[in-house]
Amino acid sequence: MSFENIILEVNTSIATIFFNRPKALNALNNALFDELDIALDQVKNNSDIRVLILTGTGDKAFVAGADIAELVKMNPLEGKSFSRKGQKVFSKIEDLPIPAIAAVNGFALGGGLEAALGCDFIYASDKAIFGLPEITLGLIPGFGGTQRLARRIGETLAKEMIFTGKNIDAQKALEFGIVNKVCEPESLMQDVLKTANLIAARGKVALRSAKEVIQNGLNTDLETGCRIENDTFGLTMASEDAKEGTHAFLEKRKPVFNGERY
Ligand code: CO8
Repeated sequence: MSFENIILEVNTSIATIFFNRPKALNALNNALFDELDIALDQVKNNSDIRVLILTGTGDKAFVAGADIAELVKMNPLEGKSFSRKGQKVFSKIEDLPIPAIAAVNGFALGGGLEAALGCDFIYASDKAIFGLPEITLGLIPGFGGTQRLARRIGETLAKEMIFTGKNIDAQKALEFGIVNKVCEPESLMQDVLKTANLIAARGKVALRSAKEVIQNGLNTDLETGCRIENDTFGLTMASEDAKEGTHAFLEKRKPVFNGERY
């Protein structure tokens, strides 16, 4: 299926989804969410794909938020349902069985930052700008931002960003722990691909297990988290990848993971 508001590119084990409404700074409308939902299913169902990258087309924006022109025409119930739709799609990114990396190439505001926070981690261009400016529109973040930002950087920093609506630059985002790495704009995709390829060479079962355990454990207390880790450790150890990885070490050779799924 061809998309109008996004682009899905698959290059063997790496898939890249581009937000593609550059004239509106890649703002998120209903049609875009529908396409993203379908693209994420395609990525999930393609067992060759090991890593997903999310980025924006154009040189200005990752995503400048929800489409305000569309939002302004919604009644409160339609707004609530749009908010739920966005929450579900970004949770789908978080729930993918493979790692997702956001390559933030410009503005990541409102829904844009919320999309990036659905990814496992973020690399950013030094020109990137982050923020949840919904308060300046008389709104609050509605695509999971109040929850994910507070979990990612802590309650007080998240409250300051959400209450003031002030944007921060990439360096500050690095300091806050929103971003893992700040890159030259020209090398952003190269840097992201380097990390993506490193991850793609790891065992798929172990990657999925690690992602699930971290995600599920963060939503619970330490002891329960450790039990989740313990159960999943056993399951992971039963995989062909675990046999291959441990035998390859002892045989002093590089492992070749076959990417089986459980
Ligand atoms: N929605 C729609 N169009 C947009 C958006 C947006 N979020 N952002 C930019 N555009 C459009 C502009 O209208 C403009 O279009 P045109 O050329 O037709 O006039 C074009 O993109 C270029 O934008 P600017 O001319 O404004 O570019 P600047 O470089 O001057 O400014 C900014 C760039 C600072 C990013 C500025 O565009 C801006 O402030 N944008 C809005 C940022 C914002 O407030 N985002 C939050 C939106 S609300 C949100 O995300 C809520 C999520 C939860 C919703 C819950 C569901 C109900």
